Amino acid sequence: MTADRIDELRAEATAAAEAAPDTAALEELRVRYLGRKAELPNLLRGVAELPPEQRGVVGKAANQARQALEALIEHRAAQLAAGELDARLAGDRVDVTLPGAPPQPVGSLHLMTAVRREIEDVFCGLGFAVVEGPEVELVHYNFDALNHAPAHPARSRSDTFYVATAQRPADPGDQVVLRTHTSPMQIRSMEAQPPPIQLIVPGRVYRPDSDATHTPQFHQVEGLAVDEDITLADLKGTLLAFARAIFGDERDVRLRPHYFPFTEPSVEVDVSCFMCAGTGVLPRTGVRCNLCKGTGWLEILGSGMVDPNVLAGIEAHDYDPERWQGYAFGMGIERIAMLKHGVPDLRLFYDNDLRFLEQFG
Ligand code: 2NL
Repeated sequence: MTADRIDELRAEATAAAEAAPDTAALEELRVRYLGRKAELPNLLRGVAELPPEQRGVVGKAANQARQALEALIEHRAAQLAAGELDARLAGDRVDVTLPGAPPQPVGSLHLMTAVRREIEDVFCGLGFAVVEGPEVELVHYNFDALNHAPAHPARSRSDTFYVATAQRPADPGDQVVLRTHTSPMQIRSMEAQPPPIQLIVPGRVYRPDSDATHTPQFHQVEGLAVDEDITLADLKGTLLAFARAIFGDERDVRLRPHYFPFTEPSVEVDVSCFMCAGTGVLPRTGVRCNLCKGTGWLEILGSGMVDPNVLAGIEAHDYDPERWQGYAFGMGIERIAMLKHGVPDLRLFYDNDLRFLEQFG
């Protein structure tokens, strides 16, 4: 009778465990069949009170049944837990490529970045390499190598940020400054490679001015081309292509004589006004053009033929000015951006007001 009951319990519990739908149901079964108040453990505890001839058989059967059930439940528990984990992972799966909810604006480039890249693209298309260099420079590269006389006013502490060094260097050329233009990197580039060379250097530059038209930090692109037969005509053709790419195919350029320490001759370059098509008056109304102030021309950059003194100062390679000549130019990116996009105040670039920035997606 007892042995039959054990078989019955074992079969019933086995079927129930195999059919248990989840770990909670299985745990209920474990308590029902193997818990302290369950029938099988009770039987086991009562074995001692059975007639001696039954003890062995019943005890053995009950023990085997308990062990078999324990093993089965453990196995089934592992199986259910694995399935439940899989289901949870599948349910929690996130498609990280979906847009956020609600979708977040992705932002846009700062106008200064957009215009710098646009300028870089134009010169890349004309065969110029794009090179960047250090913003903290030696006086040698910032002034001396660029043909600035020892007493040139741009070197003064009111026009240049000097960086304090532990000791005052023995050689004044070893004094440290924040670069006032990106030309130092053009000197470094010539030192690093023989002619011919054709590159632009975009980057941040620093001068201690601060008012409506000057910020102490601003951006420049300078360009340099050195070869055996470069003339001012190459300069003019290159800058005409640049002006048309940025301001429109209809534009023209003119060169006006000027002075820079590092070029001879030097010129300032104007582009014909894109608001009034170079006429100085607006179409139909006949009102004076406000952008070019009625002149028909907009100043966009300074340039010239590289001064022979600059070329002769490059010692690492043969930049003999009797054989090699070149042109160089420099422009303020802020100025190009203001002209092209009608930005009225330089400080708008650095206020980080989204109402301004978002207009240039
Ligand atoms: C301006 C004028 C200029 C240069 C920059 C240059 C560089 C080397 C040699 C000769 Cl390595 N010249 N740079 C030449 C003429 C003008 O910049 O108005 N910049 C905003």
